[in-house]
Order: sequence, then structure tokens, then C-alpha cells
Amino acid sequence: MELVEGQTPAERLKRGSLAHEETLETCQHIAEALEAAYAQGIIHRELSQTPGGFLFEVNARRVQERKFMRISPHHTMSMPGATRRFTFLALLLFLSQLSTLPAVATPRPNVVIFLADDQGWGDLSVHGNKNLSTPNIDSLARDGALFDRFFVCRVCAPTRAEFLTGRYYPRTGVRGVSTGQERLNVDEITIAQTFKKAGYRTGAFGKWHNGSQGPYHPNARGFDEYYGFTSGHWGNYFDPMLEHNGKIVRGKGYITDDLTERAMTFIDENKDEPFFCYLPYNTPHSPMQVPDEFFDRVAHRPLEMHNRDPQRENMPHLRAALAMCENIDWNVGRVLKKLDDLELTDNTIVIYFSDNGPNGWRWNGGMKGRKGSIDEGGVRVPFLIRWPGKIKPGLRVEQIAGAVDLLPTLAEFAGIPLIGKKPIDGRSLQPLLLGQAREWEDRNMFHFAGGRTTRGNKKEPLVSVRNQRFRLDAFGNLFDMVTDPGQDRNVAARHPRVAKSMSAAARQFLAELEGSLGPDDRPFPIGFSKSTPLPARDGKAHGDVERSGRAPNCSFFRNWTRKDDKITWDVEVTETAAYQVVIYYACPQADLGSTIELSFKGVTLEGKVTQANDPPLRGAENDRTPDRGGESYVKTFKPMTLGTIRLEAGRGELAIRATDIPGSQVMEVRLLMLNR
Ligand SMILES: [Ca+2]
Repeated sequence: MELVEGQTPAERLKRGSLAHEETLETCQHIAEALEAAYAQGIIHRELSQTPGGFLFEVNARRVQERKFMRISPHHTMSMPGATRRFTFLALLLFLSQLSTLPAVATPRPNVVIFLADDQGWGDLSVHGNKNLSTPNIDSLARDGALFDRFFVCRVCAPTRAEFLTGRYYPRTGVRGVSTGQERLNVDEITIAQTFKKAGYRTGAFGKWHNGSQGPYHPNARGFDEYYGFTSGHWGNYFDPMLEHNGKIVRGKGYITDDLTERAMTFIDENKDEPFFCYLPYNTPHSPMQVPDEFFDRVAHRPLEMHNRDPQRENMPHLRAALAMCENIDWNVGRVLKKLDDLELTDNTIVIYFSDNGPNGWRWNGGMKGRKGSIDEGGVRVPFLIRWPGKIKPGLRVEQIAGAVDLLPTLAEFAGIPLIGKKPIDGRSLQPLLLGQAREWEDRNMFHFAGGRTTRGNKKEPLVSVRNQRFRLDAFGNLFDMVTDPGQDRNVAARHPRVAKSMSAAARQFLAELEGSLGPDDRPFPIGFSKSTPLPARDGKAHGDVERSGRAPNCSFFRNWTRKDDKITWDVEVTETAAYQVVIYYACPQADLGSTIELSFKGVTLEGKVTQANDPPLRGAENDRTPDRGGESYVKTFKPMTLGTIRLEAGRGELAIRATDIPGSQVMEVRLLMLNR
């Protein structure tokens, strides 16, 4: 063995020239190096203990990405020689590299996520749409990365669930977009829980759409702060009814501006600690309500770009959607400026994407399908991500990716461990975004539609499969998305092996969902949170009672005229307790005086409607397409305290009936609040 004067143990290890007796000395060396690294803040946190040793986060300013080291300074002697030598070598090389750097701990990156609602891939100027201008959103692609093919679900709540969990939504309990089907199972771990556990401050501002009652409520899913509405499809965007951490409040001004304002306050308040800020907007989803200032800009604008089926375009709807996208862009600009003003831009990851394809027929790059479809146009959305100094400006990512990838990607970027026990369907996009040279394996991504009417009247789930080159649609047609992005030519016969393998993948995906696709039998929990809302959306109308609109999410019950009518909720009281019952209602003076009775498991609470509240129906006056018939417009419902009732723990039917109706109706009912 040849020892050269001045050689470091690391150099000697590299040459394989370390003598056995020197290993002890090296161990001592490592222990000292670790101690010094701790003291200097190079290794600033012990992440976890594993059978192989300790996993550390090594914090280095001039090293492009955060590194993890697994090392067992106390147990190295029992490791196999090769492993031991490798571990020593890796650690020593790292420490020798790092010890020359200034020992300043890099703060963990903040995260801001914008999620638009029903904005298609085509609804951005950066994608070539000349019908609108979105300079602020586009700037994220200039200063960061733009994904060519980023996939989400065909509708709202499922995409939110996939983003939150990193898992395909049919696995998570989410079945639909309303009446409780949008709820994310309580045993799923969210990205907010993951970041909160790692010490982040977490806030969500907007359309949650994954459950309204605790423990489904955002405050129970990892968000310290929540402002918005927990269901989908709201009926009014100006001064609407919203909630703030479970308390019902009145929003201020146009909803997108208001949500942004709240998010900016959250960023301000948490500027000195790492924060995770989720902004799930609810536009350009209908109702097509947008401030005049934005609509007027597009009202008479010449439109150059059109849908592949131009005759299907609805101009007032289309122009309103463009205006809403420009309003979002203005709001994104405000947040980016806030980050600049607070000097947080360099240490904040900003993401912009949308939750499904466009909600109308408008230019969408010639793709087939729109919102609701599991063809390319229904599930491909914009995806832009900026992280100055880390992600190269102007980066274009060709590889397919999707909402399921965001949890593993952001956790890796922030250097925090995943805490969920369930397998994640997504994968970290860090190698693609940080230009780390390595093979990127192709994969199948799945798009699902549960219980759609397909062949004849038979309802069965549909799956569409996408890999880098092909899409297999729900009916077994195969499309080469490179040469035929509009899905016009079925090439299954030309590529039988591909078609067969992708069909098998689709069948396998469905087989894995066995047991999680049945009807939703989950009751609405009462008592988990201090206040439990039971909106009309989650209730059932009996007798002559009817919903105010086709879309249940923002609806209320009306036409309650008879004593054998009733309104019920399938609930599970989680804690036996006295609950104060508050009803949000409307009733004109002429119909006052009805006596109503709330009952659960044989216990009743009686009350009388004594105060008139006769507000007008609002929403249509601001809707640019009020005649489409799909909206649930709103009233300013007032709270009325019915009294206090002792509810026994357990599942049952919570019902309200009228025992005396002196007028032509009992009242209109929007919501019950049960306060512990
Ligand atoms: Ca949507």
C-alpha cells in the first residue's frame, strides 16, 4: 500500500488504499466532520432513522439541489466493507466540498399553487392563443418551465384530490362533484398535511371541493387557514356567501380578487417562515360572471382563433371565459408582485395549472373533447412552474406528467419526507426540472370516468390511457398523439402490440379499483368540528320540496308547502352532545308563522319561523349567459337559531318537517349549522 503525504482519507478511499486499521481513524474523522457540519449548519436537520443509519438533509447553497445522505457513524463497522467504503467516501467528498462554502442555512422554499377552474390548455397566450393576453401567467414559462403535456382529470373535484394526494382519484373515495361524492377519504394524507408536518404554514383560498364537514373540511386536511367555499359550482361571484375557517362570512367584491387578496395577506403574515399557499380559483367555471372592467376589454375584440368545430362556439360564453382568464392573470400578477415586494421570489416555487379542459367550445389547439371528456382536450391543461436559480428559465418539458406528480415533486424540492402510507401513483419531476441527467422511463397515465353511459344504457366506468406517444381511448381506439394530436385516425390495427398492452393496463387499473367504485354510502359527520354545515346540497327533498336549481352545489330547497313534506340528511353524529341548530333561510312576511320540528333518533326540537327575510334571487343579473339554465342562483339567506338539541352518537336520518303551515309555504332552506 502506498500512502502519499497529505492525501485525505477520502482520496485514499477513492484509490482503495485505505488500510483496515485506518478505518477506525476514518470513523473518528467522520464523527468529527458530522459534528462540525452540524455546528456550521451544513447538516441542519436529522430527517429520519432507517435500518441503514440516519438520513440527513445536507444543506448547501451552491449545490444546485438538496442532497440526502444516509450514514451511520456509530454502526459503520458492522457494514459490509464495500458499503462502508462507499458511505465514507460519499460523505467525506461531500463534506470536503461543502466545508469550503459559507455555512448559511438555505431557508426551505415557499410554495404557491394556482389552480384555475375549467380553463383549458388553449386559454393562455403562451400557448399561442391570440384571443387573449395572459402576460403574468406566461411570465412563469419565461422565468421557469412549461410542460407540453400535463394531465389532470375531466372534472373539478377529482383533479383536486389527485393534486392533494398524489394518487388517482378513484382510489381516494372521490366519486363525483356533488352531494358528498366529492369527499376525499379521511385516511388519505394530503400534501398540506405533509408540508404542515414539516413545519410549513399552510393556507388554502378558494374552491376546496373535497368535503364540507369535518373531518373532510380543509382545516382538518392540513390547512391552518382556509377561506372560500368547500363545495363546487357556486351561484354568485359578487360578495358571495363564503366561509373562513368554518365560519360563514360574506365575501368582498369579485370572488377571484377576494381570494387573491386573502392569499396575499397570508403570504404577508408568513413571510418569515416557510409557507404553502394553495389558491384553487373557481373561474372561468360558470356562472359566467366577471367584472365589466374585464368583460369590456373582450366584448368586441376580433377573435382570430376558433374551436375545431367553430359552429359550436357560444360567443357570450366564450368572451366571458376569455375575460375571466384575463382576470385570473391580473390576480396572478398581483401575487407575483407581492412575492417581489417581500423579496420572496427567489425562494418561492410558483405553480400554475388548471383542473380540467375548457368549459365551452373555444380554441384548444385542435384537440378532441372538452371539460367532462377523457380525450386529450378534456384532460390536458396548462402547467407552468417557476423556481428562480433552480429551474432553468425557458425550460420546456416534453415528457408527460400530471397532477399526481405534484406531491412527490414538491416534497422532494422542499426536502421533506412523505408521510402517507399509501402508494403514490405520481413520481417526482425533479430530474426533469433540474436537468439532472438520467433516463426518464415512459409510463402509462390513466384518465377515468365513473359510471358514464356507454354501450346502450349500461353504465360502466371508462378509462383512457396515455403514454408518451399514444392515447388509448375509452373504446379501445389507439391514437398516435405525435402525428395525430386531434385523435382522428385509429391506429390500433397498425400497432396491435401497443393497443394490447395499453388495454391490459386499462383493465389492470380498473381491477385495482374493485371495491372502491360502488355507490357512496358515507354519511355526513356531525360533531367532528365545532360547527358542522349541512347544506341543502347534501340533503334530500321529500314530497313537494324541490331544489332551486339543477346544479346541487349552491342550491336551496323551496316549495315546502305540506305537512308531509320533509327534508332529510343522512348523518353520523360522532359525539353525543348538545348541538345548537341554526337554519339559513328565507321567508316572506306573508308566510311567517310555520312551526317546524327537527328530529334525530326520536329526539325533537321545535321552533317557529317568526322573522321575515325576503331577499331577491341574485346571480342572473351578473351572468353573461343567464339563459343556459344550469346555474343555482342565490339569495342572502339569514341565520335563525332554532334552539339546542341533544344528539346521540350514531348514524341516522336528521329530518325537518313542519307541523303547522299558516301561509302558502314554510320557508326556503339553504343550510343548517350544528354548533357544539
Ligand atoms: Ca373544473
